Amino acid sequence: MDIAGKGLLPHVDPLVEEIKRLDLTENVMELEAYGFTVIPPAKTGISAEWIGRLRDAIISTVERRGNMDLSDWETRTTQVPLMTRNWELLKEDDVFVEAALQPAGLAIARWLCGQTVSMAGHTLIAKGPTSPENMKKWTGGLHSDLHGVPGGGDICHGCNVSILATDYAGADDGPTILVPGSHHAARAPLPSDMQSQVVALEGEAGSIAVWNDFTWHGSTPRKKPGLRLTLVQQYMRSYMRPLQQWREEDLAPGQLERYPELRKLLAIDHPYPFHEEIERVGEFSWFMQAGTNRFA
Ligand SMILES: O=C(O)CCC(=O)C(=O)O
Ligand SMILES: [Fe+2]
Repeated sequence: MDIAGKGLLPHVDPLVEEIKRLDLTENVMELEAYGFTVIPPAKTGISAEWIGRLRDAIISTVERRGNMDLSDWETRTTQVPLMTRNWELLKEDDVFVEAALQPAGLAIARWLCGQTVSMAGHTLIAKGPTSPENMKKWTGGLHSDLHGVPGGGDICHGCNVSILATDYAGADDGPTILVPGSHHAARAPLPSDMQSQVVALEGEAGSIAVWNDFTWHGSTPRKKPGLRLTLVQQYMRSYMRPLQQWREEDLAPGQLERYPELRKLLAIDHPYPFHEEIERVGEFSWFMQAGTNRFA
């Protein structure tokens, strides 16, 4: 029976039809069951030529912004110096715009976050071999990507749509690791969750990995030479935006000194939204705490 064809639910019918048309039904099922899925190139339709353009754009962006030479990216034996200016890539190359609009990724983002989904941000990963000295910076502990959203319910508020620009063939690639089913907890992980059973993400270049932002994940050290390259894209429900961004300039002179609680209440130090020059990564933890419990 073609239920979508009856056209009675205009919010969901077009999504059902698009998911079927793109052969993404199995991926939708995995997202529901496990909280993540990998859409292979045969389904994304991403060609070797296009993924080559994405790789070139990622590498040249890092080279230009980080003032470094990555011509040895396939064989490099040392880590890439960590940059904070990894965000706001659209202006660097049209391939980043094409990635944001990639039909399979967008169809899944719309399925998870509704037709009014917006792109909340994107960044790149260029990860080289991980030495003991840079282990802490380059291997992410388990976290959820939905910072500050108190748990509960089964609404997907946001999702990560990552385009793999190099192969994730095994643990030595330094891949993302995820905890299957953890999205059902619908909260950020607590210290007691850090020993959860994880699986390493697998997929060839041109695949799109998608996870519910509640899915707990991290990454492992890279043991192979060369760089692992990824374009990370965050999509969110439209309500995940402040009505107004308060700044100190929106207050009268002296108000902040007289009412110091305003700084917290108006979220003046909130890390979001940030510009590409983000320098305050270390200040995120208070905000991420808000995602562990609705009273936090
Ligand atoms: O794959 C990784 O290195 C982890 C990436 C991550 O945490 C993310 O994209 O949200
Ligand atoms: Fe993450």
